Amino acid sequence: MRTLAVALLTVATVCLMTQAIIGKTVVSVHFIDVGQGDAILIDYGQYELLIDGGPEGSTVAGYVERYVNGVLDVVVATHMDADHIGGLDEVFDDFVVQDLWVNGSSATTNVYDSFRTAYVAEGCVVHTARRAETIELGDLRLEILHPAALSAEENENSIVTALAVYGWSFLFTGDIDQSVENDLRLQGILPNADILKVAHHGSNASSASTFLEAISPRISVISVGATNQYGHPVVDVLNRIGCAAEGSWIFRTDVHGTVIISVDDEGKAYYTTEKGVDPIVAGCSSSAPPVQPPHTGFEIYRVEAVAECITLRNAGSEPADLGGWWISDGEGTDGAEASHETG
Ligand SMILES: [Ca+2]
Ligand SMILES: [Ca+2]
Ligand SMILES: [Zn+2]
Repeated sequence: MRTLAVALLTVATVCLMTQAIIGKTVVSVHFIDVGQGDAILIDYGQYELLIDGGPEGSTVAGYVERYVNGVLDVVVATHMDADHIGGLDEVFDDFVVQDLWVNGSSATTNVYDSFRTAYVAEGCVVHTARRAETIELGDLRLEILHPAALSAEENENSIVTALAVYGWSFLFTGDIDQSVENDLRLQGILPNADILKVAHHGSNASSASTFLEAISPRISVISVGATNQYGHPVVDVLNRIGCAAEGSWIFRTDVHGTVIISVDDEGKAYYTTEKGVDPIVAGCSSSAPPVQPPHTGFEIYRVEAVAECITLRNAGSEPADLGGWWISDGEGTDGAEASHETG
């Protein structure tokens, strides 16, 4: 039976005595806060795969740099919209990229031209993703569920991938809409994903109840910009998640910042959020949005993996009692008590 261990990082300065979370982690999936857009890094030791690069000017390349060992093994550009490929030319500038997967579509935009120029100059191996193919990352495999063929609507051409690792499964959906969701469901190829990257930043045109019920996610992650012009994520989508999977967790990059979900070699999963905010508990209600916890005011200030130190600071104006909080590497044996230090 799988457990969801929770690494609570809401403490002041804590140094673990033995192994840090990172020491036992097998795979970390980073939902990078890029504002309105998508960028997801899968870090598997020396292997890395980046799904989308956020909009132009997002600092994805700088973020990813901390995790890339040697070459950046795989880049997946889900579709050719600017909020997904805008930051990728910088990635091609900064890293040696080995393999690129595209959907085979094009766009008449400057952003697309820059992207194409950058990957052609990079000289990486370019693959066109189609259903039933697999993307290899070391000995991990991402199954391509979509597209089977291209359509006229670019969002519907988003590459959809599924990853299973140590008993946990992830579903990455790009910006697919409900017509694609229905197709995946009716094809019978939807995984019972534990972690769902909610399609299209929480747009109402995506995340049909039937799709969410078929998956019944334990964690839904919405990559979305604060005060975006589209009203994403719409309250109805949050409610549909809550009704399909009541009590499940929702992370939003506008609320939580970058969200990291890690799986260790014992099949335990952990989450870390940049802003130290608790997950939102999804509720089923026709009138009220899901309960959202108050911001604790704490944020991760510095992570030193080698020294096994995590420094957090209280960005809020109120002092906070940290009694009862603890931090662990997941074993529960060498966790350190929080020191009472605020300010
Ligand atoms: Ca790495
Ligand atoms: Ca690598
Ligand atoms: Zn998008």
